[in-house]
Amino acid sequence: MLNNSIQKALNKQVELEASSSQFYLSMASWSETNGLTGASNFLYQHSDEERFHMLKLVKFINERGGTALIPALSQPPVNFKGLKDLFENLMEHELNVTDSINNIIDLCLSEKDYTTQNFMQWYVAEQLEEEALARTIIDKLNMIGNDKGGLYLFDRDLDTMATEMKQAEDAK
Ligand code: OFO
Repeated sequence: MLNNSIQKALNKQVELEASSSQFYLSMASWSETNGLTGASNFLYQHSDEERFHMLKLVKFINERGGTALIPALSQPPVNFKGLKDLFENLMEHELNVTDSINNIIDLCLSEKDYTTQNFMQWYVAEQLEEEALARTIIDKLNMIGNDKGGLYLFDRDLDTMATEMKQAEDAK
């Protein structure tokens, strides 16, 4: 059975994952309307993954005898200065998500809820991957700078990455 403070923290995480999904959906839409097809496919895929992260928490809370709360969400930003600005926003958001996950782990340890602590390890591993990926993308965008040809090719790379991410998710 979940205690109240853990349930509250997990429901807050549900909201954060849901807001990640909406934020990346907004980024996907912006990319699509700015001719960045690869980036938009990548971000639509990323948005779906965040929804899955949210669902996994919803089910865990309910299975442990708690009540998952489905949150209302505020509108995410709709405009970005460019792809680099967009991925910097994504990185900053992911760092906040990682902090929040670490806080839940701390709480689990202080409340001696080792089941939830064990469950949250999946999110720890996922954050490691997501942060590394965002960092790689920002490094590449820094290298490309204002080179339009480089950006065009990188957008195609993001398209390939989106397909690979989808295949990896489907195989899970
Ligand atoms: Fe759910 O990993 Fe990103 O936010």
